[in-house]
Amino acid sequence: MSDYLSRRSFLGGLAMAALLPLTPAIFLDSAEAASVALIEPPRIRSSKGVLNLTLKADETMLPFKGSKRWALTYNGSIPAPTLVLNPGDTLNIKLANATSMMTNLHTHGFHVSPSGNSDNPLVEIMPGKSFQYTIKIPKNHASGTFWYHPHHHMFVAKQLSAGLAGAIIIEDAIDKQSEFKNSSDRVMAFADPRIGIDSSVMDTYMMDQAHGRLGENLLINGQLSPQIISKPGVVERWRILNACSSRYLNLTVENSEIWLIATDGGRLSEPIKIESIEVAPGQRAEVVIKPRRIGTHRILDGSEAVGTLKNTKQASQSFSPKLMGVIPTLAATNSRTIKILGKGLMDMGPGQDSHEMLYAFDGNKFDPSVINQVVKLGTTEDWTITNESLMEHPFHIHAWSFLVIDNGDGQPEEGLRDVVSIPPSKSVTIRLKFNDYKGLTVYHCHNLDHEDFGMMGIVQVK
Ligand SMILES: [Cu+2]
Repeated sequence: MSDYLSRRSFLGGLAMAALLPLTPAIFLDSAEAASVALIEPPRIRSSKGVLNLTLKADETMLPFKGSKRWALTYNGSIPAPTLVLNPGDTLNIKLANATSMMTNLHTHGFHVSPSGNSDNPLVEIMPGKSFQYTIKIPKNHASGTFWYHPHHHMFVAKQLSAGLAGAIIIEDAIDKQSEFKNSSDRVMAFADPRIGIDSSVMDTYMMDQAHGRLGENLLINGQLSPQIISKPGVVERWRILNACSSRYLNLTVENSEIWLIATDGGRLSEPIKIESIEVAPGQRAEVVIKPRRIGTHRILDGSEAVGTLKNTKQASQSFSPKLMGVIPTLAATNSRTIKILGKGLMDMGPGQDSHEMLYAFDGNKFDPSVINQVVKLGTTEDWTITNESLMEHPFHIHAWSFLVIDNGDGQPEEGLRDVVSIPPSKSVTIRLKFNDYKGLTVYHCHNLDHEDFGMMGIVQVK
């Protein structure tokens, strides 16, 4: 992934090799010496049912590789503070926009009102202005890992990849059982910002609109190749957030068991042992990592090392938490189909006009004055998203999480999701219960350059 890192590790290895017999341990040691400990974003907790917070979105110079890089931050940190709340709490956020662009705020994955000054993606906050959000989290809200990021159409990919993102944790009684109470509960936000010294890192190129922008480095909590040092004798619980604008993650940890315990919309009914952690843009995965032996184990995205996990003592605790995830049993009373149509560069033959390049739902570019889907409050619907383009697209809808009842290969998937990837030439069916809230909200591609270019629609629940 990083030329700098692999070169540095390689040179470190060479220097050591002159003195020591060549064993793999040399490379582990040099990688370890080069690592910095993973820094967790600060956690801000609700008190007596309320969390009051001011978030200032502003330009910031951050330390990076011994120099500085330009970023957008909430309150000066990447990731932004982690907000910790309980079901039934109220989240009051005053968002102060000190950037030079319009912005707003989305509480991604929350089942809350999409209207007024709640999780309303159509709010516009001008540069220099503030907006007061009040988000009432229902008493029966799932616990899990959610996140917040800007959602102003045409600026989302720029602002998110520049750094505007933070995690939200909803906790409940199950988080207090011993397996979890003793674990290392970490937020790990993966992002691939473009690196530069000014706002030109946000520039959008034609290839970005076609494929989605990619940064040079995959960072964890804003850090390049950090090291996680395990607390002796306890398991690692990682709340993984894919905050990349378009990059899909496929994570593994060497020499370790991986147990999936929660997806986007909350806990599974029981832990599932998995071989790798696949996280589409916008998705979350809560996992428990148990190294099989003591040592320094690389964290890999595909074949690229993006960090290390060091453990000095095996986890002694048995791991058999009761998760009791809520998986609703529903029957759909209505169904509809949404087609992903369009042309990216990949789809076009020679000689075609690149300005035709556009992915869109049902061929319609986003128009804030057009309602694309009307749904009756309280109904359960099956939505089949058919991908007739040549590229994979992560489909996301606000305010309601869903079950994947057909992942494109005729198989259901575990857990509740709010993002599901639609492979090319496949149809994926999701089941949504449109309960509790009337109003307008959006569904869109979470490859955010696609969204900014118009791959979004409005759903009205009434
Ligand atoms: Cu897309």
